[in-house]
Amino acid sequence: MNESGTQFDETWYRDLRDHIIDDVATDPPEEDPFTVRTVLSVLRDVMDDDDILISDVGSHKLQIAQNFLTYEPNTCLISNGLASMGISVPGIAADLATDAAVVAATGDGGFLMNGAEIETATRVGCGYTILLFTDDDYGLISEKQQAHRGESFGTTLTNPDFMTLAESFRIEGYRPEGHDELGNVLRDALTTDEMSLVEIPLG
Ligand SMILES: Cc1ncc(C[n+]2csc(CCOP(=O)(O)OP(=O)(O)O)c2C)c(N)n1
Ligand SMILES: [Mg+2]
Repeated sequence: MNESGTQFDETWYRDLRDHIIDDVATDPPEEDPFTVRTVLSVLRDVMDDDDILISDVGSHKLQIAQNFLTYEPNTCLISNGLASMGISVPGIAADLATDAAVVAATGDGGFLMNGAEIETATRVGCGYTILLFTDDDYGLISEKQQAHRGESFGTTLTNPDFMTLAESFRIEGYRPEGHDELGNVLRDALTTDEMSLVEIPLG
Protein backbone atom coordinates (compact mmCIF):
# COMPACT_ATOMS: atom_id res chain seq x y z
CA MET A 1 0.00 0.00 0.00
CA ASN A 2 1.51 3.39 -0.90
CA GLU A 3 0.82 6.79 0.74
CA SER A 4 -2.24 7.48 -1.43
CA GLY A 5 -3.75 4.13 -0.44
CA THR A 6 -3.06 2.32 -3.72
CA GLN A 7 -2.30 -1.38 -3.41
CA PHE A 8 0.54 -2.56 -5.66
CA ASP A 9 1.23 -6.19 -6.46
CA GLU A 10 4.90 -6.47 -5.54
CA THR A 11 5.10 -10.24 -5.65
CA TRP A 12 6.21 -10.56 -9.29
CA TYR A 13 9.32 -8.42 -8.84
CA ARG A 14 10.09 -8.92 -5.13
CA ASP A 15 12.74 -11.67 -5.71
CA LEU A 16 14.41 -9.68 -8.47
CA ARG A 17 14.46 -6.54 -6.32
CA ASP A 18 15.98 -8.47 -3.37
CA HIS A 19 18.61 -9.87 -5.73
CA ILE A 20 19.50 -6.36 -6.99
CA ILE A 21 19.70 -4.99 -3.45
CA ASP A 22 22.04 -7.84 -2.38
CA ASP A 23 24.13 -7.32 -5.50
CA VAL A 24 24.52 -3.57 -4.91
CA ALA A 25 25.35 -4.14 -1.22
CA THR A 26 28.26 -6.45 -2.07
CA ASP A 27 31.59 -4.62 -1.96
CA PRO A 28 33.61 -5.29 -5.13
CA PRO A 29 37.09 -6.72 -4.46
CA GLU A 30 39.79 -4.04 -4.85
CA GLU A 31 41.70 -5.99 -7.51
CA ASP A 32 38.67 -6.78 -9.73
CA PRO A 33 38.48 -4.86 -13.01
CA PHE A 34 35.95 -2.02 -13.06
CA THR A 35 32.48 -2.78 -14.36
CA VAL A 36 29.62 -0.29 -14.42
CA ARG A 37 27.90 -2.36 -11.72
CA THR A 38 30.87 -2.39 -9.33
CA VAL A 39 31.41 1.33 -9.84
CA LEU A 40 27.74 2.04 -9.08
CA SER A 41 28.06 0.16 -5.83
CA VAL A 42 30.99 2.39 -4.74
CA LEU A 43 29.19 5.50 -6.00
CA ARG A 44 25.98 4.73 -4.08
CA ASP A 45 28.03 4.40 -0.90
CA VAL A 46 29.66 7.78 -1.41
CA MET A 47 26.58 9.74 -2.51
CA ASP A 48 24.08 11.13 -0.01
CA ASP A 49 20.42 10.24 -0.46
CA ASP A 50 19.57 13.62 -1.98
CA ASP A 51 22.58 13.83 -4.30
CA ILE A 52 21.73 13.58 -7.99
CA LEU A 53 22.97 11.16 -10.64
CA ILE A 54 22.39 12.07 -14.30
CA SER A 55 22.75 9.22 -16.77
CA ASP A 56 23.71 9.53 -20.41
CA VAL A 57 22.68 6.87 -22.95
CA GLY A 58 24.40 3.57 -23.70
CA SER A 59 25.20 0.29 -22.06
CA HIS A 60 25.99 2.13 -18.81
CA LYS A 61 22.46 3.60 -18.76
CA LEU A 62 20.82 0.17 -18.73
CA GLN A 63 22.85 -0.77 -15.68
CA ILE A 64 22.18 2.54 -13.92
CA ALA A 65 18.44 2.06 -14.51
CA GLN A 66 18.61 -1.46 -13.06
CA ASN A 67 21.15 -1.19 -10.28
CA PHE A 68 21.32 2.33 -8.89
CA LEU A 69 19.10 2.55 -5.81
CA THR A 70 17.34 5.86 -5.15
CA TYR A 71 15.91 7.16 -1.88
CA GLU A 72 14.49 10.59 -2.86
CA PRO A 73 12.42 11.70 -5.89
CA ASN A 74 14.28 13.18 -8.88
CA THR A 75 17.69 11.98 -7.74
CA CYS A 76 18.38 9.81 -10.80
CA LEU A 77 17.77 11.63 -14.08
CA ILE A 78 17.83 9.39 -17.14
CA SER A 79 17.62 10.25 -20.84
CA ASN A 80 14.72 7.97 -21.79
CA GLY A 81 12.09 8.29 -24.53
CA LEU A 82 14.09 9.41 -27.58
CA ALA A 83 17.16 8.58 -25.46
CA SER A 84 19.45 11.33 -26.73
CA MET A 85 23.11 10.85 -25.99
CA GLY A 86 25.17 13.81 -24.78
CA ILE A 87 22.73 15.01 -22.11
CA SER A 88 24.67 14.24 -18.96
CA VAL A 89 27.86 16.30 -19.19
CA PRO A 90 25.75 19.46 -19.69
CA GLY A 91 24.22 18.77 -16.25
CA ILE A 92 24.69 22.44 -15.51
CA ALA A 93 21.04 23.20 -14.70
CA ALA A 94 20.88 20.36 -12.16
CA ASP A 95 23.99 21.68 -10.44
CA LEU A 96 22.74 25.28 -10.41
CA ALA A 97 19.31 24.20 -9.12
CA THR A 98 20.48 22.31 -6.05
CA ASP A 99 23.00 22.41 -3.21
CA ALA A 100 23.27 18.62 -3.40
CA ALA A 101 26.23 17.02 -5.16
CA VAL A 102 25.66 16.17 -8.83
CA VAL A 103 27.30 13.33 -10.76
CA ALA A 104 27.04 13.19 -14.56
CA ALA A 105 27.66 9.60 -15.71
CA THR A 106 28.50 9.09 -19.36
CA GLY A 107 30.08 6.70 -21.82
CA ASP A 108 33.02 7.81 -23.92
CA GLY A 109 30.78 8.16 -27.01
CA GLY A 110 28.36 10.49 -25.22
CA PHE A 111 31.20 12.44 -23.65
CA LEU A 112 32.79 13.07 -27.04
CA MET A 113 29.49 14.54 -28.29
CA ASN A 114 29.19 17.22 -25.62
CA GLY A 115 32.29 17.22 -23.42
CA ALA A 116 33.14 20.78 -24.42
CA GLU A 117 30.24 21.87 -22.18
CA ILE A 118 32.86 21.69 -19.42
CA GLU A 119 33.76 25.18 -20.64
CA THR A 120 30.25 26.49 -19.88
CA ALA A 121 30.11 24.64 -16.59
CA THR A 122 33.38 26.11 -15.30
CA ARG A 123 32.52 29.58 -16.60
CA VAL A 124 29.20 29.71 -14.74
CA GLY A 125 30.79 28.34 -11.56
CA CYS A 126 29.46 24.77 -11.48
CA GLY A 127 31.09 22.11 -9.33
CA TYR A 128 29.84 18.69 -10.37
CA THR A 129 31.57 15.40 -11.11
CA ILE A 130 31.73 13.77 -14.53
CA LEU A 131 31.95 9.99 -14.24
CA LEU A 132 33.30 8.80 -17.57
CA PHE A 133 33.09 5.10 -18.46
CA THR A 134 35.65 4.35 -21.18
CA ASP A 135 35.48 1.18 -23.28
CA ASP A 136 36.79 2.82 -26.50
CA ASP A 137 33.48 1.87 -28.10
CA TYR A 138 29.84 2.73 -28.71
CA GLY A 139 29.35 -0.21 -26.34
CA LEU A 140 25.58 -0.64 -26.58
CA ILE A 141 25.69 -0.58 -30.38
CA SER A 142 28.39 -3.26 -30.39
CA GLU A 143 26.32 -5.41 -28.05
CA LYS A 144 23.28 -5.12 -30.32
CA GLN A 145 25.27 -5.80 -33.50
CA GLN A 146 26.89 -8.82 -31.88
CA ALA A 147 23.50 -10.14 -30.73
CA HIS A 148 22.05 -9.79 -34.26
CA ARG A 149 25.01 -10.65 -36.50
CA GLY A 150 27.66 -12.23 -34.26
CA GLU A 151 30.10 -9.37 -34.85
CA SER A 152 30.23 -5.60 -34.67
CA PHE A 153 31.39 -3.03 -37.20
CA GLY A 154 32.24 0.67 -37.15
CA THR A 155 31.67 1.19 -33.43
CA THR A 156 35.16 1.63 -32.00
CA LEU A 157 36.42 5.00 -30.79
CA THR A 158 39.93 6.42 -30.73
CA ASN A 159 39.78 8.36 -27.52
CA PRO A 160 41.88 11.37 -26.59
CA ASP A 161 43.86 11.31 -23.35
CA PHE A 162 41.07 12.37 -21.01
CA MET A 163 43.44 13.41 -18.22
CA THR A 164 45.17 15.84 -20.57
CA LEU A 165 41.76 17.02 -21.75
CA ALA A 166 40.67 17.69 -18.13
CA GLU A 167 43.90 19.58 -17.51
CA SER A 168 43.36 21.67 -20.63
CA PHE A 169 39.96 22.75 -19.22
CA ARG A 170 41.77 23.48 -15.92
CA ILE A 171 39.64 20.97 -14.01
CA GLU A 172 40.78 18.08 -11.82
CA GLY A 173 41.12 14.74 -13.63
CA TYR A 174 41.34 11.34 -11.91
CA ARG A 175 41.94 7.84 -13.26
CA PRO A 176 41.67 5.53 -10.22
CA GLU A 177 43.17 2.03 -10.45
CA GLY A 178 41.03 0.10 -7.97
CA HIS A 179 37.74 0.26 -6.13
CA ASP A 180 39.18 1.63 -2.85
CA GLU A 181 41.00 4.38 -4.71
CA LEU A 182 37.79 5.09 -6.65
CA GLY A 183 35.90 5.56 -3.37
CA ASN A 184 38.50 8.07 -2.11
CA VAL A 185 38.56 9.92 -5.43
CA LEU A 186 34.76 10.19 -5.52
CA ARG A 187 34.63 11.41 -1.92
CA ASP A 188 37.07 14.22 -2.83
CA ALA A 189 35.33 15.03 -6.10
CA LEU A 190 31.86 15.19 -4.55
CA THR A 191 32.90 17.48 -1.72
CA THR A 192 34.86 20.05 -3.72
CA ASP A 193 33.09 23.04 -5.29
CA GLU A 194 35.07 22.58 -8.50
CA MET A 195 34.37 20.50 -11.62
CA SER A 196 36.05 17.06 -11.72
CA LEU A 197 36.45 14.37 -14.34
CA VAL A 198 36.76 10.77 -13.10
CA GLU A 199 37.71 8.32 -15.84
CA ILE A 200 36.82 4.65 -15.33
CA PRO A 201 38.54 2.34 -17.82
CA LEU A 202 36.16 -0.64 -17.97
CA GLY A 203 37.71 -4.10 -17.64
C1 LIG B 1 22.29 11.65 -30.20
C2 LIG B 1 22.28 10.14 -30.29
N1 LIG B 1 22.96 9.53 -31.30
C3 LIG B 1 22.98 8.19 -31.39
C4 LIG B 1 22.27 7.42 -30.50
C5 LIG B 1 22.27 5.89 -30.62
N2 LIG B 1 23.07 5.28 -29.55
C6 LIG B 1 22.49 4.79 -28.42
S1 LIG B 1 23.61 4.16 -27.35
C7 LIG B 1 24.90 4.55 -28.36
C8 LIG B 1 26.31 4.23 -27.97
C9 LIG B 1 26.71 4.86 -26.66
O1 LIG B 1 28.12 4.75 -26.49
P1 LIG B 1 28.83 5.30 -25.21
O2 LIG B 1 28.42 6.70 -24.94
O3 LIG B 1 30.29 5.05 -25.33
O4 LIG B 1 28.19 4.39 -24.04
P2 LIG B 1 28.40 2.81 -23.79
O5 LIG B 1 27.32 2.11 -24.56
O6 LIG B 1 29.76 2.43 -24.26
O7 LIG B 1 28.19 2.64 -22.31
C10 LIG B 1 24.45 5.14 -29.57
C11 LIG B 1 25.32 5.58 -30.69
C12 LIG B 1 21.55 8.10 -29.47
N3 LIG B 1 20.83 7.44 -28.53
N4 LIG B 1 21.59 9.45 -29.37
MG1 LIG C 1 31.54 3.54 -24.65
